[in-house]
Order: sequence, then structure tokens, then C-alpha cells
Amino acid sequence: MSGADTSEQSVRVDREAAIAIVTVDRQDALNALDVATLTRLRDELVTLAADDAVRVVVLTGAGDRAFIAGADIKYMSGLGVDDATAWGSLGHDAGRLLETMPKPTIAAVNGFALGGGCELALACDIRYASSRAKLGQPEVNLGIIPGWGGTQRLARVCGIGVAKELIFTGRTVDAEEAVRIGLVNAVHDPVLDRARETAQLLATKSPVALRVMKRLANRALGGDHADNLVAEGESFGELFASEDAREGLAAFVEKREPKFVGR
Ligand code: DAK
Repeated sequence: MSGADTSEQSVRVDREAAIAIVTVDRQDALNALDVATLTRLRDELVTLAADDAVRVVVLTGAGDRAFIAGADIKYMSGLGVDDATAWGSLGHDAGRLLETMPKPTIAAVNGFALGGGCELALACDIRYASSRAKLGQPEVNLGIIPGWGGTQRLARVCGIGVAKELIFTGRTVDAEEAVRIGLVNAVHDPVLDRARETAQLLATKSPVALRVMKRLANRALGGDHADNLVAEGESFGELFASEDAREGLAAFVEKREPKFVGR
């Protein structure tokens, strides 16, 4: 895979105390992801996942038109099989990081979230949309499939019936429909304010409890239900060894706000 490295400008990370706001900024292409941008995004997510000072990650797009209008179609139009496979892996890496990093991730969908853009939003734990947002998986119109997790995560978020209709037809949905079908959690303008508000709230919670809940919740729609409940029970017990659990329980008893340290 090749491409001029314009990534430094096209992905920004702004730290606001314990919150990291990641902004994809290729506004000339409605924030569509080329190789340099997606590589940079993946690398920034790797860094944020490992940084204990960051408790919540918010993903958004620059400007007021687009979150991410998908993979860069102009780039993809020249791909052979090997490059397309590598390109697929890169998108999967970014999605997997958003889905599995040990802290909450929030998509602030401020416009078009199409194709790979919708897929990255789906990989986040929580999604908010602006009232002008449009979301969907239009890959079928290009003769390809949603290949960065869309055939799987859309069904997990919205149910298999809705997912099949949307990926088979390529139909996009507006914000009002997105909230009705569960594709986004809420609609709010400006959407980043709503994402920030939730992020600030989550940054006050126990990072240990959030990490364990996220890992367990990610198992909820897969694997064996009974095994998953056993895992939950074991994790519950183990949490009592954490400073955060002792602090949370003590703070309630002492009628004060808890201060969680993430251990
Ligand atoms: N890629 C490249 N450029 C894009 C783009 C995209 N996805 N979306 C928009 N642009 C560019 C337009 O070409 C235009 O550039 P100029 O012509 O001015 O140079 C500029 O952004 C403004 O767009 P429009 O002029 O089209 O603006 P409109 O308001 O008229 O329309 C639109 C907005 C979002 C409805 C329209 O731009 C559009 O339909 N864009 C394409 C959206 C789309 O189809 N997205 C899905 C892409 S496919 C893989 C796995 C996954 C994937 C790929 C591979 N493997 C496993 C290998 C993922 C695939 C996708 O995401």
C-alpha cells in the first residue's frame, strides 16, 4: 500500500484532561480515509489504548459535513487483491482497537458516516449523531461489501433484519431513523458537546470497573451464554481486590464522592 504521507494534518488528537478527542480531518474528501490517514488513525488508537492517563476516547470528523464518508474510493479503485487484503486488515485493526481498548470509546457522528465511516462508528461503544448526520453502508453500490466489520457489527447493534436491509440495499438513514433503529444512542446538536458530556461523566467512574464491564459486554452477543455468566461472576469477585472497588464502597458508606485511581 502506498500514499503520500499527509497524515500529520489529517488526524488530530486533542487531550482535554482525561479525555482524548480524535478528529479525522480530510475535509476536501469529506474525511474519507486514505492509507496515510487510516494508518495514522490506527497508530494514534494504539497509543491511546495504552495510555492510562486517557480514560475515554471520542472519535469525530472535522467540519460540519462529515464524520467519515468511508474508505477513499479513488484510492480503492486502483487496488489489486493483495493491496485490498492489506487495506482490509488496516481497517479491521482500527475497528478492533475502538471495540476492545480497555476504556470507553464514543463516536460523535457530525455528518456523513458512510461505509468504513459507519463501520468505525459501529466499533465504538457509544454513538451520538448530529441532526444532519447520515449513516449507512452503501458499499453494495460500488460492487463491494462492508469489509471493515459492517456485516457483523451492524447486526449486533441493530439486529439482523435491519442490518440485512441496510447492507443489501445500501440505503442511508438520517439521524431520526438512526436513533429509532438503535444505530445511534441519541441525537444532539452540537454532537461533540453530548459526546464530551458523556466522556466527562465516564472519566469520573472507576477505570477498572469500566475495563471489566467493556470486556464482558463485548462477549454478550457471542460465545456461550452460560460461560459468559461464569466469567462475569469471576470478574465480580476479582474486582474486590481492586483499590477502586474498596474506594467506591467506602465512599458510599462515608457519604462522600469516590475518587477512582484505576487500580
Ligand atoms: N472517497 C473519496 N472521495 C470522497 C468520498 C470517498 N468515500 N466521499 C466523498 N468524496 C469526495 C468527493 O469525491 C468530492 O471530491 P471532489 O470531486 O470535490 O474532488 C468531495 O468529497 C465532496 O463530495 P461530493 O461532491 O460528492 O459531495 P455531495 O454533497 O454531493 O455528496 C456524498 C456527498 C457523501 C453523498 C457523496 O460524496 C458520496 O456518495 N460519497 C461516497 C460515499 C461512500 O460510498 N462511502 C463508502 C465508501 S466504500 C475493505 C473493507 C472496507 C472498505 C473497503 C475495503 N477491504 C476488506 C478491502 C470500505 C469501503 C467504503 O467505505
